[in-house]
Amino acid sequence: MSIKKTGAIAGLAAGVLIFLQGTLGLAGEAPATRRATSGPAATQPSKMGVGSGELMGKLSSSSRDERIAVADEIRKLGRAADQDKAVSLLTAAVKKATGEELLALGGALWRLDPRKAKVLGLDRVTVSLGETDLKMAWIPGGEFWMGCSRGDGDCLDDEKPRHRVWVDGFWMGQYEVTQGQWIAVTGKNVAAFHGCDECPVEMISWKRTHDFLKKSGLGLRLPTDAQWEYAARGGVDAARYGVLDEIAWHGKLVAGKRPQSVGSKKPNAFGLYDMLGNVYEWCEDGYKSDSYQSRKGLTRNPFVRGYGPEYRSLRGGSWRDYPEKVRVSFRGWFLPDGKAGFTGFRVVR
Ligand SMILES: [Ca+2]
Repeated sequence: MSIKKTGAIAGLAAGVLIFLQGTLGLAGEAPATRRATSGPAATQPSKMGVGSGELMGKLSSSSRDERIAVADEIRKLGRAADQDKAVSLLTAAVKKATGEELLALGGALWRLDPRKAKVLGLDRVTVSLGETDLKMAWIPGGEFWMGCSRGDGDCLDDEKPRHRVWVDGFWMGQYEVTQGQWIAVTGKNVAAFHGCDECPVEMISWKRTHDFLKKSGLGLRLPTDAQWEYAARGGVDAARYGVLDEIAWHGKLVAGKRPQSVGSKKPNAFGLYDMLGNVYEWCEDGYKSDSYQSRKGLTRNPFVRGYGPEYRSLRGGSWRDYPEKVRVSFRGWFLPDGKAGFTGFRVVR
């Protein structure tokens, strides 16, 4: 799996990125190399007019060059901070696009208006994040049994009782945040097992995740515990969403002596990779061992706030954990400034 962008889509996405920065005043400048080499979308003046009707017409073209020229026009509109028109143009472009182009244009629209992306039926988008891509999947809302899975003999007391929970739909990263993405947003690598752009970033504290989330400028958050577990299960009411060795890097695998490249095990039904194993994933919630005991009937979007130095929640087990911790209902915890070579995260919006 490659996270780096390539070829024509990179040029198109770069043009859209510059447009978005102009429109939204996003935090963080694109690297200089990105601006200098971002292809015809960013460097060639277009001869087209700026009338949106004409641009709409051009979007019906099947020519790649025409579409890139349209992206350039959208960028110009961005300079004028005309967000409604930009959303309208990107919406039209998304309707015409397929394959990788659809993911990239969908990602550009998603940055401006994620609800519009959902209305158009998109369930996957690719979003520029510096020189890397962030791949997000739509997780449709629904009910599930949270806590100790039926027949799971490894459950601890804090996983009980299992209880009924509703979670609203949300967008979630298909992969753990990688070292490459961390560098793209923060400019430095803090991982203990550094030198692997496609490995999950670790040595990440709960507090550190919030530096990344803020600097991304994308309105990203950590999942709640309930969002994380609902997403990890992918509709499966069992301790794991597949055969352990096929879905997770855990402590009994020979290669599990360090974190592994994200996405190299099988995903779950939502298209999410490494929900179990590889690195533990921070959730926004505080950890309280008895937090399930007061929940009666159907609980909607539960969230347990942690205050100050109280423990925060970590989920999914890691490359160093034995299988009894690599279960969807297992609850880990750590101080909010605690970090190790097995603590990472993924994002939601
Ligand atoms: Ca994980």
